[in-house]
Amino acid sequence: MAHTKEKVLIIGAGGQIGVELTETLSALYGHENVIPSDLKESGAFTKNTFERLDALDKTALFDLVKKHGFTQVYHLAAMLSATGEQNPMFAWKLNMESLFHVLDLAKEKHIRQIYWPSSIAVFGPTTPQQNTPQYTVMEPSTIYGISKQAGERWCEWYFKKFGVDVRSLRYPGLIGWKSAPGGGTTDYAVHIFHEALKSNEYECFLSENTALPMMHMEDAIRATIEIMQAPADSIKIRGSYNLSGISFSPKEITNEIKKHLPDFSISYNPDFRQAIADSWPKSINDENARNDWGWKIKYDLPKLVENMLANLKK
Ligand code: NAD
Ligand code: AKB
Repeated sequence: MAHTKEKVLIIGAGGQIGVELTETLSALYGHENVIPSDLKESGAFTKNTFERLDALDKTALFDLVKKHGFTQVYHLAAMLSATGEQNPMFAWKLNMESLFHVLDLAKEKHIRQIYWPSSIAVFGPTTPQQNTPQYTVMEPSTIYGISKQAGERWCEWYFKKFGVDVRSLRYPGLIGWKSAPGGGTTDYAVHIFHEALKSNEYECFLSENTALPMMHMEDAIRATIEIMQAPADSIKIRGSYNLSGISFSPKEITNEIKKHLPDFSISYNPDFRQAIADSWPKSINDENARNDWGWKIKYDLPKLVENMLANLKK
């Protein structure tokens, strides 16, 4: 059931997901009821009241929540897989401490509901890579993945101990045309569209047959809102749900782009992100999300490529 009286705080709203999530939540609850926040104003929010907030500043966060009387917090601020490996101690600090602050807000009943995203990065090289199940071996090899896996356990613990209504999805690599990605291993699948339209060529930092789970941003935002609006008793997993979109390699997405831009060419120059990609699943089994709260994907690869090129051309 949609709550018409939601008052929403988005932390890390200036990033790849936050810009689109702010837009969709504003359409749902009204611009006056959705407050994007981030370290600094990006100019992306013309109709919402923006609040400058460092997610590591617990006092500032609690003051902001009291000021606006938020019911929901979408906590998106994090350091992603590639940048996290460059600055591991700070990635751990940011990803974990900011989550504790938000979980404590709900524990102390200042807010009713939390959304916090996890990632396919919770899996590692010892995980079965095809059709990776919800429950399996999880030995992540990046600090980002370790922080997401620990975060999942903390979310579940706060739910069990204190009844905190926290919901989470293990997003695959997200691909959208409205915002830029912020330091992940799957970022190539956004860059490739921009470069294809700009110069008809792209140098990829992953090798040609590196298949990874991916998803159109529109599907990811819809999944986020669907899980937040689902009845509480349908949410059986309080760590994080597997979420499957599509799976493709750089070579496969290139072939699809070539159907629209026949002269497009790609070259491969794998860097440190190759090892991260190699440690992640190639495809994901999301039957728990489908069974528990009715998740269904909309974009396949041809539709995603057509949509990205059409919108970026505009
Ligand atoms: P992003 O890097 O694009 O955006 C993160 C935002 O957080 C940035 O705008 C940044 O300025 C902000 N931020 C950083 N430190 C902050 C702080 N101390 N206080 C407040 N804001 C701060 O990331 P994204 O791609 O939008 O990802 C959002 C969330 O979704 C992250 O938790 C990420 O792990 C998760 N996720 C993303 C993807 C993806 O493909 N984009 C996939 C899986 C999971
Ligand atoms: C990344 O590549 O780090 C993110 C993710 C899959 O979590 N896009």
